[in-house]
Amino acid sequence: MSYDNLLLDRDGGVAIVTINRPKVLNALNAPTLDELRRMMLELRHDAAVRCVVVTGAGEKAFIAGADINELAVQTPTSGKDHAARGQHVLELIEHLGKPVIAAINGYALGGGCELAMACTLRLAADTAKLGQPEINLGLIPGYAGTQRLARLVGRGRAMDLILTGRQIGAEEAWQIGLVNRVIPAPHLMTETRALATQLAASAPVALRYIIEAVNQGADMPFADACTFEATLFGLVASTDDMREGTKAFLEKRKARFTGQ
Ligand code: CO8
Repeated sequence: MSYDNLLLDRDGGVAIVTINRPKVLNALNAPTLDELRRMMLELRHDAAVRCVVVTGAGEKAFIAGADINELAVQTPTSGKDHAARGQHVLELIEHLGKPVIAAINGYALGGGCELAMACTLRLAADTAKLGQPEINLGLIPGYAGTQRLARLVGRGRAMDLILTGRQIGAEEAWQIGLVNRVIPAPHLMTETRALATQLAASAPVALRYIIEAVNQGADMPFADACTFEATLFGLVASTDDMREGTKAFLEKRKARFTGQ
């Protein structure tokens, strides 16, 4: 498949997707969102891909939000459709069935911060800036930012960030739990690749069920979530990788996971 606004780099079981519109700080317009949808479907169905990384082209931005040229001319109907399309793409990312790491190499604002929050893990360059500045445009977040931000960092902090629209640095984002790690900018991609390679070598079915248990369980009553976890635990017990992992431990050797 061909993509005008995305780059794809494959390295073993790791796929690195780069949003490639650096002239507009990788803002997400409708064609880019559609390409991301197609790309994520392609990567989801490709069993050789065990971990996905999303990053932005250039030194300055991860994604500076939805493309404001499109927002400026939206109507109530097109605005609703646009928000729903974006939410759908982010759901695809969140439920890809394999880990997706956001390598936040600069501005992650509005839709960019929302996309990063849909990823499984977020690594930020120490130069990154994150925020939900929609209020400054007379807007509200529309790619589920009001929901994911509140779930990630708590309602009070989400209210502060969304109501004020202020940008925060990577360090503050780490302190409030918005990003998992802060990395000196020149090392961001090396460290991201190292983490992605580690995850790509892990047991894929177990990874998938961990992500499902944490994400879906968070929206369930505690007792139901525990039952869900126990069911997934039982399913994992049927895999060759579970037998290999436990056997390798007992034989004091490194496990070789096949994804079966
Ligand atoms: N959309 C379109 N173009 C953009 C965007 C954007 N989001 N961000 C930057 N650009 C463009 C600029 O217009 C500029 O273009 P040009 O060179 O032609 O003038 C170029 O990128 C470089 O940007 P700046 O010159 O502004 O660079 P600075 O270093 O001075 O500033 C900032 C960087 C602070 C990131 C600044 O560009 C900025 O504030 N950008 C907008 C950030 C923003 O408000 N993002 C949120 C958008 S709203 C959103 O994401 C809602 C998501 C949900 C939508 C739901 C569907 C309806």
